[in-house]
Amino acid sequence: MRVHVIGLGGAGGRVADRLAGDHGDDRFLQGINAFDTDAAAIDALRRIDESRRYRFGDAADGSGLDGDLHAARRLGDAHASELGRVMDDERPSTAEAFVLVVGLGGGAGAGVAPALAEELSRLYDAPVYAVGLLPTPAESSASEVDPVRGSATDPAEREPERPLAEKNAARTLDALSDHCAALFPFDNAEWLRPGETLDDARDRLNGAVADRVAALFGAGEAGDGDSTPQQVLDASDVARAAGGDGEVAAIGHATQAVEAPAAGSRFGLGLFGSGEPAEVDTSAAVSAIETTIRKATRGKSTVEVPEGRADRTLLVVGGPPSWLNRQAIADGRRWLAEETGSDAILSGDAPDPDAEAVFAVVLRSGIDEPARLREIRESIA
Ligand SMILES: Nc1nc2c(ncn2[C@@H]2O[C@H](COP(=O)(O)OP(=O)(O)OP(=O)(O)O)[C@@H](O)[C@H]2O)c(=O)[nH]1
Ligand SMILES: [Mg+2]
Repeated sequence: MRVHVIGLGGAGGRVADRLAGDHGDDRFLQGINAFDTDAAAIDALRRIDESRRYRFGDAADGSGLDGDLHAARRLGDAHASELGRVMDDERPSTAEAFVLVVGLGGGAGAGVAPALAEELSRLYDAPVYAVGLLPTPAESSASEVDPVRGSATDPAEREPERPLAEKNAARTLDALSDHCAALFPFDNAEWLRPGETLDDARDRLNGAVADRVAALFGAGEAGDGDSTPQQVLDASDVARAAGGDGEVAAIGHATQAVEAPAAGSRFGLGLFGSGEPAEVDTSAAVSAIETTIRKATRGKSTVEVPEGRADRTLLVVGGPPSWLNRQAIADGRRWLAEETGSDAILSGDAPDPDAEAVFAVVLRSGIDEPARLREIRESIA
């Protein structure tokens, strides 16, 4: 499906930049923009073309808003339609979805996201999804103990980085759920390694976010037309699975490298005509598919899925066509129905003759509230 990705604020801009770098030539990425009040943050982006980056809100004097959500909301309301117009030369009317990416604990991005979601919903029929990066607990709490010295730190060093991060996130999640079809939280803390800070890890985390966004929205757009999926996945399948009412959704993703089944490479030259792919060992294909579906489901997801349960689930399995064993995919689908308790499992396949891995994407929507989201919500209760 064709999506228009909009990175808002520092974090959103960096994730969008990563998408442009890793997937800029992919067909699913029809449009991309980065919007921030902070001129330096916009300048620091590398992969998004300059014409797609835009600093808004002169009232902020070219700076970030330092977590001031109140000021940021005002700017968002004042500038949302201007931002909508900035997107115009990328033909947003033909996008099949809009994907806002935003760090929920900040000022500029979190403040403008709800107004922009509302504006895009007003202008276009396509659903607006929000990928919201959740603040880590450490950002808004002063750490008592220095992790290196093991003693109490100097009070000046204990200042939390973004004291309002959780409260901003709670308010922004609330507002976004009113204006977005579905919310995809990404739990930064879950993805940190022991002892690592968000600053240390952000490139890796942004890569993980970009991969998942690309895997979900890019599934079915990879092939170049000469490999037809048996079950075509389109934008309305994703929309049905994600929901339309601001539901919380999680993306699981796993890949397993497989031997490229180039004709002739394993079974001797000339045995197979150019149109005929070499055979893949059935048990190897079955096992690759089973493993990736399980890993995408039970492995680390963008956000915790309590009990694995979901109202609706979408499964996409992709890879070289000869590895996409029908029976294994059908079995995986049955397993997933059991695992999630979803009555509706939508599924599609994404054959890609050039792929060197089998992959699975599992989208679960209408999940029970993850513990981290409850903590964030309760910060303003
Ligand atoms: N995954 C990820 N999360 C980030 C990154 N940078 C910041 N965050 C998270 O996003 C939140 C918001 O940070 P920013 O995006 O820098 O904030 P902003 O929208 O620019 O807002 P102001 O600078 O306050 O105007 C932080 O509280 C972090 O939790 C990043 O590069 N990657
Ligand atoms: Mg900023």
